[in-house]
Amino acid sequence: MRRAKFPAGFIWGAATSAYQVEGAWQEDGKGESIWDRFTHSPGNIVDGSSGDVACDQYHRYPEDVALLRELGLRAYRFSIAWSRVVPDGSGAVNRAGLDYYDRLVDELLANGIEPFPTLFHWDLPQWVQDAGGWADRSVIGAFAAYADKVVRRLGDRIGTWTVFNEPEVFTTHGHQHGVHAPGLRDPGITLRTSHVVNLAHAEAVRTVRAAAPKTRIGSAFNMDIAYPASEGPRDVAAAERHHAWVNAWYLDPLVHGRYPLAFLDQDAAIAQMDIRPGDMASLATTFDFIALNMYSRAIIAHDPSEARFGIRQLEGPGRRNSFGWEIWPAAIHRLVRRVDRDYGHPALYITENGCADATGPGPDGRVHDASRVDYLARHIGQVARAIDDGCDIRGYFAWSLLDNFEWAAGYSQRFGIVWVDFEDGRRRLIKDSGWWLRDLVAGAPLDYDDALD
Ligand code: IFM
Repeated sequence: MRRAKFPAGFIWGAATSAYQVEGAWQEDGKGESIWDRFTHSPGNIVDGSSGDVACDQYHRYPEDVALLRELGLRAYRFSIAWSRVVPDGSGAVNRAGLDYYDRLVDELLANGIEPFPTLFHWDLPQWVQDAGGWADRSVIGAFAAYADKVVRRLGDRIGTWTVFNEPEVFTTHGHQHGVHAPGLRDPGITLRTSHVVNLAHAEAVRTVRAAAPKTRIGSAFNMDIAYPASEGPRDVAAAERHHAWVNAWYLDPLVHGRYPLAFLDQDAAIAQMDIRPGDMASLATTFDFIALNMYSRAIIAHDPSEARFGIRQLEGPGRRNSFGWEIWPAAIHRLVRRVDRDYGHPALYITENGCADATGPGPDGRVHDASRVDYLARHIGQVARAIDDGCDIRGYFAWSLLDNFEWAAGYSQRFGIVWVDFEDGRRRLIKDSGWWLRDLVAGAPLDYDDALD
């Protein structure tokens, strides 16, 4: 075991996203988003719920900022709802929508907390979807125009912009699996969409850089590090294909200018993507940092019966969170080492990491979420191990500050380090995990296992 050390200036924060916490889905001129439409269509969300009210952060943000302060956290990662800022296809800016984020940013700064905004965390305006959404190239200009408006309004107070949250998830879950908005199930569209998403990403990075030249710009990528099921070359190659499709497909084109080898028949896949002359050159961009969202790992075996990727995902032996995701702390260390190696020792943030666990208030009125404390301690320990190995990790954000609307799982899964009582006025209560994090940030010792694999 070794004692964890974090560099001076390391940023400790907590994260949320607009649709998951804000509520106020129709207030102050906000337009409809694809998540409003999706949740209002029966059968899409396990408990039939929506983010109409969610945690009501739109009205209660001063209370949430006070919670961050009480927890000693130095940064808040939140996202901006595009449909609040540009509610309809006229493209006109809704001043009241931007005013909300203005107030939130000022409240954070007044409390000594760094705002860490994300420009897109899945809640596409419905008017953009009606024009073809992420599958249609018109989204590239629309997203850049929105980004420009936001950055010009808030940019004087923002040091770090995150453009996308998890492009792989909103592309694949929304267009291939149909479990997220807009609910499509079409692998062909998914591939084409992935290319448009990448083009829009690069264009938005250029736009943000032009609007705020001194700001640091990055994006948050979901990453599911792949462990080959065996040392055999076929399993190792299958794990690499999984890595390519889930972890690198939205990063390599921007950083390395090429799509990684993800498909058994890569040429056939590429042919479906409508890559036009000049596209690959226009993907090239520069990030000031890469942000990683990590929860679990994937154990991957070769399976020729799966025609596209030739991959089968196996169950691992680790403990599960309430969502059924395997808990494997060494995976975050392995992931960071891989990203450090493959992308030239970049500045990194862990922008999401956390544990679904339903524990609520006990008879003593406190939330003893011991399994989340254990999860955080082990994962943060492995982050410290990667720092000791020389990786340039600048900050860690717990997902999530609050229990919130967990997409297709509604309110059935809780990730918060703060309990939200959705039955009783959305009362907030700091959980044991929140107090544990506060103590760690204040300097409490943490040891990590440097032999985990
Ligand atoms: O709640 C989500 C978040 O919106 C994106 N990353 C994963 C989290 C947990 O599922």
